[in-house]
Amino acid sequence: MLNLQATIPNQFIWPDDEKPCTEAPELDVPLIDLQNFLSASSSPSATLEASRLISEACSKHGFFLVVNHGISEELISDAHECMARFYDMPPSEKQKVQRKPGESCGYASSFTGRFSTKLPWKETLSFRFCDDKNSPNTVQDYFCDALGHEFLPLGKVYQEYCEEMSSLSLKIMELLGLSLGVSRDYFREFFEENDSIMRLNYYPPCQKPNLTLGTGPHCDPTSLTILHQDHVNGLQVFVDNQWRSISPNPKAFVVNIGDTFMALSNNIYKSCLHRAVVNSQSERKSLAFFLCPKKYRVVKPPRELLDSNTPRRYPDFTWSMLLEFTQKHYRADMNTLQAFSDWLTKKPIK
Ligand SMILES: O=C(O)CCC(=O)C(=O)O
Repeated sequence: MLNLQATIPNQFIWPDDEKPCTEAPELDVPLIDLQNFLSASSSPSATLEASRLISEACSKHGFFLVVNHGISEELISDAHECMARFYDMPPSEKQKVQRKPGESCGYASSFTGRFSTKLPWKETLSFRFCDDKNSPNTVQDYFCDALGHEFLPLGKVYQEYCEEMSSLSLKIMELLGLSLGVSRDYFREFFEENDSIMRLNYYPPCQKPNLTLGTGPHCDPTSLTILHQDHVNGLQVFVDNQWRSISPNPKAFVVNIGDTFMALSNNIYKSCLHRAVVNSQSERKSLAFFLCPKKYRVVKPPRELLDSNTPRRYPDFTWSMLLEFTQKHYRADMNTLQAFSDWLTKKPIK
């Protein structure tokens, strides 16, 4: 419905200092080729080079691209296609999986959120993925239970997509561990049995793209995001006081560090402010997998990253606490982690 409006409702108009800029130069992000690292006979020098590039990018802004990641083009294209099928449905069908207040899963359009200003020009469908052998089909079951058995094929596509994203994120965790001088297994093991979130973002065309935003500026509170953008530009990252674009590359995933990993790295790696802009010509779609630890695992940096000159930057917390904070108390922005940390010091971990 949004894209048919020649003028846009006031709730979608962002304040002048947050309105999108027309020119956003391309951000310099390294392209990490994972082919060698993922092969059985990976060479130490290729691994070293990949972890060096990752370290450089994550210390600065936390964004990098991965190619030759081992995820089939067919699966990625199916995931985009299924998204189109979902968003093409009438509103009454999509509302069967309406997100409830205070929850992070379900369908949300701007009119259903808890905010009434600075609304994002988009629709989203979010669902939970659990890397848990005891409940192996969380995604597939969600589609069938919430939307009906005819959604089994969609559920199967996203089940497989999330399983692949989870495996890829654990491989990236190995590289992050190596790049921080922690053992290769440390973060991989930390995120085993992850309790993650998958989000399908749909941005309709907008007749006034210079007044609004598809996704407002925020840092991801989660640990690691793996994003696939369709062929339409929109993702921007705030680096060196300037908004910069990351143009779509169909063969690449955009990976970024989230607040939880920033805390795990004791602030060495950055969780950076980003947003999505919209345009008047084309709709845009993106697939975002947000890696999160098991809900009650305590988030604290490994010993190797601390010494007497480098004290802890954040208190112990669990993902469940940070999630609750962003759902009930605070709209995620560039200061979420610090605000959460201040809030926590008044509320000890149970
Ligand atoms: O669609 C995009 O490019 C960015 C999406 C995003 O930042 C999010 O879903 O948190």
